[in-house]
Amino acid sequence: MARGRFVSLEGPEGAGKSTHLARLAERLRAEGLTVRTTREPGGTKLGEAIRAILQHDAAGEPPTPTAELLLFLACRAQLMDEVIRPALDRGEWVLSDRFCDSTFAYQGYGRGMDLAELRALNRFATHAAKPDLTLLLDIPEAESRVRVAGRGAPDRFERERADFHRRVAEGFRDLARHSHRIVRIASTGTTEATAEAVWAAVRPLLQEGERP
Ligand code: T5A
Repeated sequence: MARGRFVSLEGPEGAGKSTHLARLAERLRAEGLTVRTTREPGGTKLGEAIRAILQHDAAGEPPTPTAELLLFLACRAQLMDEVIRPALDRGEWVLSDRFCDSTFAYQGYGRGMDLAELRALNRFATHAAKPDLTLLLDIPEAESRVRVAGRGAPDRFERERADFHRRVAEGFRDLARHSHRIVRIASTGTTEATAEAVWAAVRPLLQEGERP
C-alpha cells in the first residue's frame, strides 16, 4: 500500500486556503486517491468547540496569549491522534487548512512568542509529525483586508491591528525562506492560475518516494 501524504495550506486570512483545499482534494480524488480534508483550529468535535472559543470568545472572555497557544496545540494534538495519523496509516492523503506554520506565524511572529519554544511545544503536540508539503498562499496585507472585509462580522484574529497582520504575513514569508517543505504561491491572480500553481507543487508527491 502506498503511504499517505500530508499537505497543509497556509497563509493570511482570505488567501484562498479553503478554496484551493477543495479544488486540490477534487483533483487528487480524480487521480483515484482517497483524500481526507480537515482544518485548524477544528477538524474534531473537541477542536471545533475550541475553535469557537478561539475565534468567537465562546467562553465569554478572550484567552491570554499563553492560553491561546495551548488551546491551538490541544486542537492539533486531538486532530493528529484522531484524524491525521490514522488516515496516513491507512495510506490516505490528508489536506489540512492550516497547521503548525500558523502557530509559528501568528503566535510567534504575530504575538512575539519564542520560536524555539513554539517548535518544541509543537513537536510534543504532534509527536514530531510534519506535513510532507506546505503550500503558502501569499497575498499582500491590503488584499487580505479587502477579502476579509467582504465577508461577515470579523472574528477575534481579523480584528487585530494592521501591524499584527503585517508581522504574520512577513512571518509566513520568512518561514518559507528557511524551509524546503514550504512552497510559496502567489494567490493574487485568477483562482485558475493559483490552482495550476498548487497542482504543479503537489504533483511530484504523486510519484511514490519522491518529495519536493
Ligand atoms: N490561528 C490558527 C492561529 O493564530 N494559530 C494557529 O495555530 C492556527 C491553526 C483561523 C484563525 O486562527 C488563527 C489564524 C486565523 O486567524 P481560519 O478560519 O483559518 O481562522 O481563517 P481564515 O484564514 O480567515 O480562513 P478563510 O476560510 O476565511 O480564508 P481562506 O480559506 O484563505 O480564503 P477562502 O478560500 O475562504 O476565500 C478566498 C477569497 O478570495 C477570492 C475567492 O473568490 C474568495 O472570495 N480569491 C481567490 N481565492 C483563491 N485564489 C485566488 N487566486 C483568488 N483570488 C480571489
